[in-house]
Order: sequence, then C-alpha cells, then structure tokens
Amino acid sequence: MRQEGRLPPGQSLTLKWPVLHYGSVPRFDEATWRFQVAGLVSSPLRLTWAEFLALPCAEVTSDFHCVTRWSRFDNRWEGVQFRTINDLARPAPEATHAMVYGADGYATNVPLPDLSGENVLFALKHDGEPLPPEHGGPLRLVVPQLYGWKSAKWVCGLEFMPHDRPGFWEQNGYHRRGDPWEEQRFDSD
Ligand SMILES: Nc1nc2c(c(=O)[nH]1)N[C@H]1C(S)=C(S)[C@@H](COP(=O)(O)O)O[C@H]1N2
Ligand SMILES: [Mo]
Repeated sequence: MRQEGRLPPGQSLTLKWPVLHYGSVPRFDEATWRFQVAGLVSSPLRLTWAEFLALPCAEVTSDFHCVTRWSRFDNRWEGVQFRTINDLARPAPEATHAMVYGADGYATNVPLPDLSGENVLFALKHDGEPLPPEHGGPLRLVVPQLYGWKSAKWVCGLEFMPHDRPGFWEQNGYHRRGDPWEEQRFDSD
C-alpha cells in the first residue's frame, strides 16, 4: 500500500522481499543454540531455544528501509519484544548502547533508546510464516525505525555497553545510528 509520507527520502518501494546479507547463511542447531545477553546487566542471560520460545510473544506491523534504497511496507512480525529481554536482563543505568550479534559473526551497534520502542522485536515469524533462513530465521532483530543493517539476522545475543562502539558496517563507513528519515547512510551524513 502506497501512502503519502511513508517513504523516507531517497528510497523506492518494493513489493518483493529482497535478501541481503554479507557472507553465508549460518546453520541452526536447536540443541546448541543459545541466546546470550552480557555486558552491563544485573542478570546475564543464556537461554535455550525452548526457553526463548516460552517468552511472551508480540505482533507488530512495520515498514523496512534498506540503505541500498529499497523499502518494504507492512511487514507483519511476530516475536519477543526487546523490552521483554531488557526487563529480564536489567541493564545498569550506565548502559547507553547495545552490540547485537548474529550467528554469522555479524555485529551492529544500536543506541538503547532505539531498542526500547514497542515495535522493536526479536522476530520468529514474518507475515504469519516462520522466518525463512535467508531472512534471518529462526530469529532476527527488527528495528524498523533505523536502516535495515541494524536488524541483525540469525541473532544470537547482545551486549549492553557503557558507550558506543562501531559494529561491522559501522566500521566500514556506515552511520553509527542510521535513521532513514534523516538519511543517515554514511558516517559523513
Ligand atoms: N547477521 C546479519 N544480519 C544482517 C545482515 C548481515 O549481513 N548479517 N545484513 C543486514 C542488511 S544490510 C539488511 S538490508 C537486512 C536485510 O534483511 P532481509 O535479507 O531479510 O531483507 O539484514 C540485515 N541484517
Ligand atoms: Mo541493507
């Protein structure tokens, strides 16, 4: 659905669902998979797949904007809100950013205020179907208000940090925050 004011500057709408990542799709093994939360937290987490699935589930619909200039509207995501993980781990007041990790060795930094919104979640499903491996299945982060590279696929954990530190793309010239409405594409923007 095209709607006035929904497309950030310099973006084009796509009806397809492009697959974009660096490297190859990591293998998922339910027996050895763990979701780890570390760093500046009162309760570090190390959840098994069964424990993760037992967390309360939420559903949100959001638009997705990739820095390579495509946007996809109305993605229906189901999963565990970041808030839920945050409440379990209880970060210290000094924590300002998180480094989010993917099982492929990916890392991306996100300011904590950008993670606290109700539509930020660790997604297990997209448009009613289990998340396909090429789109980050079985679990990916979704941070809809930032460019897509912040939405780490195959997410396996995060680290709460007392300051900002660049992740993979951020070390390679991409913006620290990546707000599509401000066109924060590159470090120099
Ligand atoms: N682990 C991991 N997550 C990643 C990436 C990646 O290379 N590795 N690429 C990012 C980029 S640049 C985008 S645009 C989205 C694309 O998600 P999609 O393939 O489901 O469309 O995944 C993001 N998450
Ligand atoms: Mo991207």
